[in-house]
Amino acid sequence: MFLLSMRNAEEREAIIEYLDSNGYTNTHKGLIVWISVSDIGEEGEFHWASTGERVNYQNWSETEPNDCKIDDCTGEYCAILEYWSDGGANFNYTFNDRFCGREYMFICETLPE
Ligand SMILES: [Ca+2]
Repeated sequence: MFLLSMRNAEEREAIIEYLDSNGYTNTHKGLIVWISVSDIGEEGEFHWASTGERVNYQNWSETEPNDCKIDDCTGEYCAILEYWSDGGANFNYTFNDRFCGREYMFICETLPE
């Protein structure tokens, strides 16, 4: 089991459909969950930690990834999936890099063998 990967528009649609079908989006105005994107190995080179594949699906929120610096040593090397019902296209199940030490919910998946 791995943190979620969302490698293309079809996988994004499947996650949205899943969240709609279980009622999550009817009862919550927003969603922030960890996904398996990381650039811990090399700044700006994002990979899916679950598969090792390079992130080719450009689903970043506007101005992201921005590697916002928390201090001189701490940047944003992990990523979330973000949705806000009043956020428009910029927060519509899009990616945002974040400090890996933050506490968020997460979505996991199993990958086919
Ligand atoms: Ca960011």
